[in-house]
Amino acid sequence: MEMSSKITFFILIGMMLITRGCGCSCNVAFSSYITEASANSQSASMTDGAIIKFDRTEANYGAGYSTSTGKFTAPSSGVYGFTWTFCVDSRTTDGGALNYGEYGTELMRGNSVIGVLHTDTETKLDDACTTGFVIKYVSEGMEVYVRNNYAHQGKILSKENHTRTTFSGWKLYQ
Ligand SMILES: [Ca+2]
Repeated sequence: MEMSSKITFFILIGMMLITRGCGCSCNVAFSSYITEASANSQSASMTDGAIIKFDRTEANYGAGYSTSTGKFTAPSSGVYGFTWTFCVDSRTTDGGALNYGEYGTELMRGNSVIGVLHTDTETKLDDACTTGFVIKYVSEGMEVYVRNNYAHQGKILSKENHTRTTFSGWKLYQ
């Protein structure tokens, strides 16, 4: 093979690798939380299976997270870390002495449950928070999000200057 042909060959190989995404770290990281107004409205209209929408971001590097859908979409395949902290308000009941804030939440990758939390308070003026953390491989284009599952009573607790209910994630490596 002539030198010029070799150079052309290696340039083509290089372009193929770049096109396939090799060498692209595609770093991405986000931190989101629920505003008080959204916490109140989502609490009032919550149904089983509803996707929790964390409507404000503290960071959204790589724009992988959407505040309108509540979903993170992986821009590239790799190993990711996700954490969510869910808090319930102990000042509002859904009727009955023990029906203060109670929410079950699941961390989803596509249609698969990859994490579960149960957050519950039974006592007035005693707020409760739970935190989940999951490391999981996520393929390019897959969605990761938090949804309500079997239980919900009272209100989600999330206030700008008090306690935030949050959802965060970031890519660890390819
Ligand atoms: Ca309760």
